[in-house]
Amino acid sequence: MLIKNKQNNLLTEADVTDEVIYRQRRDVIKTMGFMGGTALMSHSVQANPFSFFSKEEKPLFKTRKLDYKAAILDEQKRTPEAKVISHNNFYEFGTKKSDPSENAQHFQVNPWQLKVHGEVNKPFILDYDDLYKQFFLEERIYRLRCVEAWSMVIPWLGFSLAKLIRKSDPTSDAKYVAFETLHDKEQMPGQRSRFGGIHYPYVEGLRLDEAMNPLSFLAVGLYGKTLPPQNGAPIRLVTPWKYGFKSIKSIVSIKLVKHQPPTSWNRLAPQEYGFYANVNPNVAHPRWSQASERRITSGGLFDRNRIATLPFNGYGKEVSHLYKGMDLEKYF
Ligand SMILES: Nc1nc2c(c(=O)[nH]1)N[C@H]1C(S)=C(S)[C@@H](COP(=O)(O)O)O[C@H]1N2
Ligand SMILES: [Mo]
Repeated sequence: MLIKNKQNNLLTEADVTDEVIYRQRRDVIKTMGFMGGTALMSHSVQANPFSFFSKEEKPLFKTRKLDYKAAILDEQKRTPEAKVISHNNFYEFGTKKSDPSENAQHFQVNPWQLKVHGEVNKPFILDYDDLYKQFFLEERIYRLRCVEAWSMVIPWLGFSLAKLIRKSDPTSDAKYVAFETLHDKEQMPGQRSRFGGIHYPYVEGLRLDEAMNPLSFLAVGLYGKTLPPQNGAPIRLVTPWKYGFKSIKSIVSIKLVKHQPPTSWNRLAPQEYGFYANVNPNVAHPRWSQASERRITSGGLFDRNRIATLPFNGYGKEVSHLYKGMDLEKYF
């Protein structure tokens, strides 16, 4: 196991629960002068007229049932829906795991515009209804492995990214795909911070061949319904062999580009988060091991459900050829 930072060898494997890790990760943002949770909350309280009501009285974001074809690619036990929609990372709505589900219920997703453009012969825009109608929806049950060493098994609904890219007819100059989340300070309290941290809008990227891999998925729903806002409504990326931060939420732009695009966590801490971010138990994060993970099932936070992490999150057969000849310790 490769440990890049000696100091953190003081933590034993058992000490490194993902809760500790998540705090360390969030602290990177604090260290950079970000205001953090408290200031964030008071912002959203000011901005949100429903904050004075109890949780039960809040009008909840409405999801609706979707038609789909099941294409189950992973037989493992699914994480309960209640966990999938309440334990989230979506810093635009706050840095605590419970913040997105609490702060995003008023998020407006209709109307929506997703622009597909750049090095393409046929740029196009998908509006809200197109997201569910333009492509045949299928269900994919994928493992999601967060860089903080927790994981879930989620039944997504959506379509392969390759279908959308093919429709745009990329030019021969298209080598990478750049993704961008909605930038809307009115709706996203986390974007109002003027003190550094993540430079919004959140951006991500893939090499074109990674994007064209059949596993790369655009999700518009989960558990048979449209996506709740905390999970990235109305459309988000899912790349199950990469750490969760690659799976960018609430996308408004997909741009085919010539050069490797900047990505949010890499820009914030390049020595900790690479562009590739392939799940790799043999390459530790500088401050914690990636050799194992806590699989979130039906138990609570203290549920002992620690399992070994697999190379490419167990999808090596499907994707390892993409990285043939590359030094995965250098291109982490
Ligand atoms: N725009 C945006 N996308 C994002 C994030 C974020 O903070 N902002 N967090 C990422 C991280 S770190 C993870 S683990 C996954 C979590 O997805 P989930 O909340 O649906 O489980 O979303 C990713 N996509
Ligand atoms: Mo993550």
